[in-house]
Amino acid sequence: MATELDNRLTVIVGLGNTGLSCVKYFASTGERVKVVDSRDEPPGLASLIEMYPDVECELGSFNLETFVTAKQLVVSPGISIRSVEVEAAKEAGVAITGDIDIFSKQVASPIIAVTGSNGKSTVVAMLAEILTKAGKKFGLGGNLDGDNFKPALDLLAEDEKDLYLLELSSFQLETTQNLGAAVGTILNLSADHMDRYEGIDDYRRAKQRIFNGCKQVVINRDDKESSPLVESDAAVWDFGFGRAGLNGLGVLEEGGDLYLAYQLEKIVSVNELKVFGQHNISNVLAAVALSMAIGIDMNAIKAAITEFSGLPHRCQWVANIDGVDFYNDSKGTNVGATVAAVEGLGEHISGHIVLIAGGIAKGANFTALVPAMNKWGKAVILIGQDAAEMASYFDTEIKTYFANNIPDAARVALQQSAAGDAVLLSPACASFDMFENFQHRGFAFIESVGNLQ
Ligand code: UMA
Ligand code: ADP
Repeated sequence: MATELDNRLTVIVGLGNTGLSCVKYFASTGERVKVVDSRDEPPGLASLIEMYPDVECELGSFNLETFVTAKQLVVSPGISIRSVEVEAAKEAGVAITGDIDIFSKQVASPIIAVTGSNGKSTVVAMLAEILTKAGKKFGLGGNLDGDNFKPALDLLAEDEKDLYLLELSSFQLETTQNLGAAVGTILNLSADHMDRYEGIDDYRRAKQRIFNGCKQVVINRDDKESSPLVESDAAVWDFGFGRAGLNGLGVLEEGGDLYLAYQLEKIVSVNELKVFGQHNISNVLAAVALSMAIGIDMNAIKAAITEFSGLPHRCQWVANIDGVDFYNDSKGTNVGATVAAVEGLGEHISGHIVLIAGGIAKGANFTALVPAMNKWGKAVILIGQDAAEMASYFDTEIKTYFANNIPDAARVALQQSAAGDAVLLSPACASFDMFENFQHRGFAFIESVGNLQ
């Protein structure tokens, strides 16, 4: 009996970095694909035309028919699975997947998976240093930026690795069914991307998908939101401040000094770390727990964590002008990140913080920033689209100024500072109203500070 031929196409939704990596992957498997993007000129278009001129492409507003008649949709992280077209396809029985879902089905080597609202890139970068010191052959991919950036599916074009280290966003997890990580963690959870989710419960549900099929989980004792909501027989490691228990990483005090410790065994003194702030101690502990879970030698761990000096645009020291230190925390794109940066820096300096913040609020509530600034700050300079909305949160304890751009903000911030104070760019907002991305915003700040000298 003749079987009916399935002429339906795999439809790749989005032609950014992920979409292009999906096209490359399916070209290697021989699958027939079509690409759609709601943008008229998506960033991957030039490469698509050059490398895959025969691949059909629909640009501009989405065509519902394409979605509902697809064999499967491979949805990029920038497009919500709640969008009308994806919902309609799901309703019509079309399978919905994403790049991480496909990746996890293809690789045999263990996956280390890291998500969380903040600290993902820092923990992943530190883990990469640890794995390098341990001599592991590993692939690094997912929601990274900068030099480390590689969409996960591009890793499949390389030699098979001992391990895969993935930074995962809630957007990528939405389309991932059963990741099956060797070890996975939600570092912490605080509101972000509230313009994309129905609320914190919805966002939490997306993050929790990292634990599907996970063999070992690493939880943060200081953030109950980091624990799996569904019981499983996965082995549990934990990290946090205070004394650690079994399979736990913690902080011990001895002779007035603080030490990172596994159970009661000291690893290194906190003074030996090059990164500062409680949030970064938490990040180091998480990286140690994840490494121990996959059996990495303690000497490699110690060497890497004491050498790691942090990533650019994350509480990065820029310059000292007249006794005032300038820090670039442009990657502080949500309230939790900026609170952590203010508290971490506040403890680290003798004076007060002048904060430069603002941009696209993404539906955030800035209330948590107020006590942190009342404790550690003296002024806030606001920029960008949602500056006025942010200003409405601060009471009279903190002086509030508006600036039109980063150079003005840096200039006003210096005027408001005295020797011993620090100027901190940590916007608590996305950058796309004024900049291409957070790196562009960070570099604009570095340049402006340079011009003040
Ligand atoms: N877009 C459209 N129409 C489309 C497709 C996308 O308007 O049809 C818009 C999206 O709304 C979004 C932008 O285009 O604003 C980019 O979306 P994309 O899915 O094409 O993004 P990629 O270039 O594939 O990059 C994505 C991640 N970006 C996002 O999730 C927005 C990158 O993380 C990641 O490095 C890359 O996949 C590879 O895995 C960046 C990021 O900003 C660093 N992530 C967010 C964050 O960290 O807060 C989640
Ligand atoms: P992500 O990749 O999750 O965005 P990053 O490591 O790039 O995280 O850090 C982004 C910002 O979040 C930093 O600039 C800092 O302000 C803040 N941050 C870093 N680690 C933590 C943490 N563990 N808890 C809260 N905030 C953090």
